[in-house]
Amino acid sequence: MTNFDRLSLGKIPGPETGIEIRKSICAICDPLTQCGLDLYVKDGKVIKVEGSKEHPYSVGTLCSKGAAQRQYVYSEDRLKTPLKRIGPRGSGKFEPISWDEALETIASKFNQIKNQHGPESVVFFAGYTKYFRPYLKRLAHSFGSPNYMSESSTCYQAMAMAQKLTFGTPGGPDVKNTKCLLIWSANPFYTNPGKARAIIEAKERGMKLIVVDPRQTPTTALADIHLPVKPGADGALALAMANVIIREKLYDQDFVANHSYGFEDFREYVRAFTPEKGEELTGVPADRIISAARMFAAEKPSAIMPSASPVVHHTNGVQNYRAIFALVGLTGNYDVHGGNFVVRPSFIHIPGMIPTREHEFTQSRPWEEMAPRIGADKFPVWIDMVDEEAQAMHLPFQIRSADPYPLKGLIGFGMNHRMWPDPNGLLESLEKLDLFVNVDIFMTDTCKYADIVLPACTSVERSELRCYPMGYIIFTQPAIAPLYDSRADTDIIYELAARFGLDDPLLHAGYEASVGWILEPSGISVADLEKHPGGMFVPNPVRPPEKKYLKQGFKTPSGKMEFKSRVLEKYEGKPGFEALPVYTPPKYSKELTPELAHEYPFILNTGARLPMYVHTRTFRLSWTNSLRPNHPAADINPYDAARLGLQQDETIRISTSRDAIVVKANLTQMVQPGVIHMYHGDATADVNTLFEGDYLDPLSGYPGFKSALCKVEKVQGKKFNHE
Ligand SMILES: Nc1nc2c(c(=O)[nH]1)N[C@H]1C(S)=C(S)[C@@H](COP(=O)(O)OP(=O)(O)OC[C@H]3O[C@@H](n4cnc5c(=O)[nH]c(N)nc54)[C@H](O)[C@@H]3O)O[C@H]1N2
Ligand SMILES: Nc1nc2c(c(=O)[nH]1)N[C@H]1C(S)=C(S)[C@@H](COP(=O)(O)OP(=O)(O)OC[C@H]3O[C@@H](n4cnc5c(=O)[nH]c(N)nc54)[C@H](O)[C@@H]3O)O[C@H]1N2
Ligand SMILES: [Mo]
Repeated sequence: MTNFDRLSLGKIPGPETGIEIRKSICAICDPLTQCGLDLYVKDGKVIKVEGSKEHPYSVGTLCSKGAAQRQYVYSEDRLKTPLKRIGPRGSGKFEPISWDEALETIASKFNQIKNQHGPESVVFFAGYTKYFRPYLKRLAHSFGSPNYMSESSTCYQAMAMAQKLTFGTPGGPDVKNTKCLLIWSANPFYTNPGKARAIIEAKERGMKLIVVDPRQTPTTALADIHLPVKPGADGALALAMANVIIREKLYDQDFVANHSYGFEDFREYVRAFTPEKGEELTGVPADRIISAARMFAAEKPSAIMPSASPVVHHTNGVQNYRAIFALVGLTGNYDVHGGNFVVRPSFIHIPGMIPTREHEFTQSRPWEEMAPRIGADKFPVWIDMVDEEAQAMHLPFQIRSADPYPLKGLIGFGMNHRMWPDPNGLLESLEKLDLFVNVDIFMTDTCKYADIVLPACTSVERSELRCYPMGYIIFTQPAIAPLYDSRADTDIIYELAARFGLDDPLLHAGYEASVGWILEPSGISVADLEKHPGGMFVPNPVRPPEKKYLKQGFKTPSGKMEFKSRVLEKYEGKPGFEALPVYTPPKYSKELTPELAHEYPFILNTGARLPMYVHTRTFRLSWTNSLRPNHPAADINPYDAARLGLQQDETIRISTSRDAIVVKANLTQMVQPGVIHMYHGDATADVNTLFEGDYLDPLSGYPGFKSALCKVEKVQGKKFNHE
């Protein structure tokens, strides 16, 4: 073997082998994670992937999905050219067209719709990817449409809404400095390795940990106290904790007296939520509720780590989170170091210790100058509290009703119908559009319904700006050229801006100029960032002071922290809109629909994350699939399995009043008896088809993905849907 062969075999970078290490970030999973990548590139091809050791968030680690990066990038179902549909919707029959033809068709059709029906009749949608959102939103607004919307119609915004209703401005947990972390439904060991690392480090220095989760997870395994709440009963648990804190006078009397509104009514309301009542409503033993309440109140500063999704995936989600965040105010832990500290986001929800002009960039036109957003009538509190976008759960309903105005055109960037409850209902409604365009990396089932499909490239083939909470910033450079005839989403957005003929100098100036404009207040330029392809620490990190409310008050109508919401007081008498964080069980539950619960005795809880899957994305990868060989499978407690006479991997039918799917039974102690857990996004058994499209929280419009009612039957001799 020659030296060259040896070096090549070992994939050793250097002039002899022609292998270069290029820096990038992994965009396969959570946009709030994004680990640093070292890509070994030879002849324009990625031949090996490693974690970047110098990246401060991931410090050299990669998860199973990141390690499968090459499979993702070189996946066989990558879209290769722009396509025009020639067969019926869903058939997957397309013919290739040029970029010029595709973009010209889109621009002229959307301009025609704008002239005929108004710009609001064109919808701009963003899927789970976030890097292009500011530019897409600006494109929508400059076009004149208020209907920029995203996956945030099921994620993050409802949690933020609950915080905004309570404090005006959301505050995140200061894990590094807290004495007690109360994780209210998150499992970062599967969902965000950087956060998981921070928790381990904090535990090592003595931080106490309380975790509220119906299941047993790697996170609950680390907890000093685990509160295994019944899904959707979170509000009752928080109110019972408040009951203990108030009764035992463990609350911050100065904060409550001087900085809160509605405390007396709140105190009166929680009187009924004794720990025993709490146990009855939530299934958590009363003594554990008492211990958790005492620990959270005594170990100051303490903080709550919420999640973007599980608590708010219930029809009572926002009210439940309001009750939970009330605990932060009650104990005086709002906007203090080690508490729920308020830091202004720098870019796409992430505080990066730099000031930016993201908001000024995205909101290029005031709402008043545009038509009401989709969902405005149905979800007025969304309009009050969510400044960014329209509510996408109402999209299929407005396409069908054309009320208050018709919707005729839609361009999705990573639009996936399996994100919605009743995904097939959404597909049917899309058929009514004059033009439906989807931009994706892969030929997905949603793309098959589009009139025009555009090929996007993956993150390693393009640039993106990303801030990290420790004051680290990166503007990635393409490690390889876009494969086939694919393009970056941002190129498509800026190209459309030009073809729409919009009067918008920043969009005309281009992507990099826009990034530079957004970053200007930080003093960091695109040229600075290009000198640091692996990212850099921001030169002048800004850490704001504590208790900013002492000077500025709270950004709520009363100027105080609101136990009782002045925004919601307007809706007096409307069920679900109560001004106090009133606890109502999920719309479908033993308590509210006993007859339905008799026929469908299990709680169906969907979408708890698995480490190897991200929604619909990684089912196509054999590496990640090999980690869960029995998929599609639903998790069931062995106690329930025994009652139903079920063995591991036997075939079951899960049905709701709406529909049924056939999957395997995965017997695990992780789940509570009485609850069925199923991962979402799998085309071979799409659990979202079991939900009604309007099974939604009336405040946020979020689907009740975590509390439908279902029944489980053993299926004799029947194979899976896909076999
Ligand atoms: N590997 C992987 N990582 C991901 C994702 C992914 O798909 N795969 N998705 C990303 C996205 S979009 C999001 S929003 C985040 C979510 O991030 P996390 O919130 O950390 O993850 P989940 O597993 O969805 O939910 C956390 C826990 O909530 C529990 N839970 C379910 N129902 C309830 C309930 O009613 N009450 C309470 N208290 N807990 C409940 C579940 O048992 C689960 O263990 O993860 C992100 N990271
Ligand atoms: N039952 C149930 N349903 C759920 C949830 C649940 O817990 N249970 N969770 C909800 C939550 S929290 C979320 S966030 C949503 C997520 O739902 P989605 O955003 O729909 O999820 P993904 O499958 O990650 O991504 C959508 C599409 O984006 C494409 N894509 C990936 N990268 C790029 C890119 O760079 N450019 C372009 N143009 N496309 C790209 C992917 O190929 C995919 O087709 O699902 C929601 N739906
Ligand atoms: Mo999410």
